[in-house]
Amino acid sequence: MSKAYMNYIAGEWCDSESGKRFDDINPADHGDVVGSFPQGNVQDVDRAVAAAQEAFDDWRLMPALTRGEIMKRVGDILLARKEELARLQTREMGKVLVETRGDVQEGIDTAYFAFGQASRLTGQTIPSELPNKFNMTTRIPLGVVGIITPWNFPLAIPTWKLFPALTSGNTVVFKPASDTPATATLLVEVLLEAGIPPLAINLVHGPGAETGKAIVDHPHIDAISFTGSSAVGKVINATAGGELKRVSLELGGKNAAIIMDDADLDLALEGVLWGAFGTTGQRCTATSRVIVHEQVYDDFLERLIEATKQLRLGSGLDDGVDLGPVINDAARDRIHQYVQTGSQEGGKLVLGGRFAQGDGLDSGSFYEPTIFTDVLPGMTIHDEEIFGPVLAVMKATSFTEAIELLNATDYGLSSSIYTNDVQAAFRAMRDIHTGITYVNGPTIGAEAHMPFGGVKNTGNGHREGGAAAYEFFSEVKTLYVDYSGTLQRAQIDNR
Ligand code: UN1
Repeated sequence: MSKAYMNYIAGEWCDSESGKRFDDINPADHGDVVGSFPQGNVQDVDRAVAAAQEAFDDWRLMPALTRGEIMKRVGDILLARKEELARLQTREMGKVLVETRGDVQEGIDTAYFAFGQASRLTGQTIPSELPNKFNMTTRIPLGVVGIITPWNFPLAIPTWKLFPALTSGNTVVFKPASDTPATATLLVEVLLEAGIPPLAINLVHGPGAETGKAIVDHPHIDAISFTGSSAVGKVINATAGGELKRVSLELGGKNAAIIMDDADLDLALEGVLWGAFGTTGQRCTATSRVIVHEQVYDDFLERLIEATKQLRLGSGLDDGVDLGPVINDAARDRIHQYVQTGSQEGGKLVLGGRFAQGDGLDSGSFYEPTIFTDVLPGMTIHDEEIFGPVLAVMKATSFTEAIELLNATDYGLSSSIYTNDVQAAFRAMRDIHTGITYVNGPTIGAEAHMPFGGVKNTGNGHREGGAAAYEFFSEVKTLYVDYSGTLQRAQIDNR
């Protein structure tokens, strides 16, 4: 019997009013059911929103520093339970233990950042145009925030949203991805144990098309924070944005690394391997294209193929494994479809391109690390986000062409350039059109206290991470205090 998990609504662990349940399956071993989860519906979301509304006044009126102290305890508990959370996460999501430990660490860092940030929810004082009048701004919470998160960072991404939302004084309805609901449930347990008031955090499990949609459509949800595909993000933006809700979207990527002819090729190789195949390519920051200067192209490609062959696939819980499974069979089929399209459209498959089988891999959703050459803008595998272990290697004849190729995409999350030429590095930082650029580092590995987000189809201009996240989860309020004792008309009405 697998464990029966619950929703958390209005201060109680409860089943869904739908009466339906779904299973959470280990992607490395389909016979291992992590648990069964209630499938939330519109009624559940209604109750969750009502509870969050009820909790809002007490929570917003609690001193921000007291809310921050709760975040400190959240960090402490996550730290104490790090290994347990990492193992559960690997079991339900598949990525290797070193990576799930890193994912939990990102949550710990985000909690401790929130602790500090609570004392820095500052406004400004600004001189008045009139005598005996004091002007200032403060930040106020938004109200009830809907938080919808993906499965690739089952703990870290929820913390990026939940912690600044709560620390800023909002209450929350949280819907985690259906592929990773167990880690999310544990996170809510941790928040409650640390002292978040029971009605301030509500957890509703279920699929995006039903549960997520109910949150996005709800008239009393004041803001939505979503990480996922650009296609879903556009729908959310149209619906919630149409109701003038504040919407923060972190969407797809088609990130590239440039390898210049003067680059340290050993360093570049390590960075590309980690960027492309870490998390089995399932990061929105994953390196899915590498643009290599023609002078070093043959050498780099040969070394890349050899090194990729050495990567070991297996259960993320086992020592010495580099790549876990992809999230489920549907994802594996979709990745394989991209690979076939890639070959049909003229890409040259030089490694992988198959389901990985044998050696204990048959009961999971494993896909071989895959490399294409001869990929050009306009091909499907160049233009679309694959979200799997598939890397396109491209050739550039110059720095200018490399930058043009890097920018030849509708996405703009992360990017990287390997070079030892300071001029090339600074030109790249200026001319690459992405939200994040690394010099001599891989496209993945954002730090939790830095702004995170992208341009073009990657998002709608907001940033997560660090202090920037707090701007989204609060609004500016402008305050005037007139202590002249007379009616002072503003200058516009005076002249
Ligand atoms: C994501 O894949 O949605 O920068 C986020 C990184 C991670 C976050 C990735 N810290 O690779």
